[in-house]
Amino acid sequence: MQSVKPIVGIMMGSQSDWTTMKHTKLTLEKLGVPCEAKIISAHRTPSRLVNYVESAKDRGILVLIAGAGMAAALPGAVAALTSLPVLGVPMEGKVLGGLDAMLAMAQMPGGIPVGTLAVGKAGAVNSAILATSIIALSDEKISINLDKYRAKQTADVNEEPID
Ligand code: RP5
Repeated sequence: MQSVKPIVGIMMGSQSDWTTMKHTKLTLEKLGVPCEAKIISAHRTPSRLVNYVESAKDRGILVLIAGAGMAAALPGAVAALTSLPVLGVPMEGKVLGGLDAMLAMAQMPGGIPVGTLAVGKAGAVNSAILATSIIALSDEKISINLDKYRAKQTADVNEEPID
């Protein structure tokens, strides 16, 4: 069986980020967007970072999502190496609650953008939906998947609270 080529690359700085970043993968799977997930650290595995990002476009990757905590250099370093859209997900850290990572991702110098999402699980889920929205601009099938996902989300909200 031929495997489908990934069009979204999910990166995370550490195995410890997976508890959060698995929600990016799960959401992309619900949206029918082929993806791959890799542990790549800007600080601990810099060569892996360069090799992965520099080959991403040629391999058919359309959007890169990078989750990281603490100093959270990963999305910025990725954005420095590619013109692909880069979305950043700040991890909820024990010491500063994720504010450190969020500011590191949001406060990029002009010219090298990182689309920074919310801290933690909400950001992980939203990074998948935003990546899908970008891809949906030029992919009708994925655009239909996105419309269905959003319609279901709306339909799932009760009008009144239940006990
Ligand atoms: C960051 O440091 C990672 O993204 C992770 O959120 C944080 C802590 O990493 P570990 O010490 O848990 O591997 O680079």
